Amino acid sequence: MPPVLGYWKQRGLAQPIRLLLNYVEEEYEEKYYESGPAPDFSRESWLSEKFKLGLPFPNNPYWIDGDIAIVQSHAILKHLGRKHNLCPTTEQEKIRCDILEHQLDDFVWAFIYVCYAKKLSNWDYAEKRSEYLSKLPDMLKEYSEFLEDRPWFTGKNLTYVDFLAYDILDMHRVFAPGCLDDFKNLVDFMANFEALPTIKKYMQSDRFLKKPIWNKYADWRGD
Ligand SMILES: N[C@@H](CCC(=O)N[C@@H](CS)C(=O)NCC(=O)O)C(=O)O
Repeated sequence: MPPVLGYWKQRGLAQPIRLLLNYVEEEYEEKYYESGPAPDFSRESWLSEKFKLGLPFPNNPYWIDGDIAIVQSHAILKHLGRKHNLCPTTEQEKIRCDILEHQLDDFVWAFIYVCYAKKLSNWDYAEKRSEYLSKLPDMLKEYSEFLEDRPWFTGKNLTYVDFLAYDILDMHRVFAPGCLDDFKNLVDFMANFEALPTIKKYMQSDRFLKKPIWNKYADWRGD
């Protein structure tokens, strides 16, 4: 039985994992869950299985591969990174990788709180969006300065954090078109990532889930 990646039928937190799996061409099955229609957006498709899968801290995305059962998107990504030699090797690279991984987690959650403004915090989406957009150039500038002239975020080799970085930056290209344009090294990073032959092949295949980015009950889901 091939391993299974379970998650909502959206990019969300699973997309960097999907990108990595397809980059290394590991065979796996996608188990998609779909929430119901408005106004209830039932999560029953997931909840009916959540506690029956043998997962620690049951959640999604999850990865089940024989007797390996993993939750937490970063734990899955790092497991796959170790398995496929997509980890930093020198201490300097490890430090950069750790910094970036946690920075990107802060970034994605700040974005999630805007995209699900009403649902998560009863915030006004338009207000939060415009506040967020006013801060975005400074946030992106920090990523650009961190990358400098390296081909990949930890150095000369592609590592699992590049999959996280690519996807969050790409989500922002959809959310705020043109937002990367002032940062040539980020634009080059995106182009270099998309030019990786197996990534290119995946993105052209019908397995590639380009949208929606978030669930049906988000204020902004990128579709
Ligand atoms: N920190 C976790 C967050 C997981 C999470 O919040 N999953 C959401 C979808 S993005 C969910 O619907 N989980 C199912 C649940 O809470 O039962 C991760 O990175 O995997």
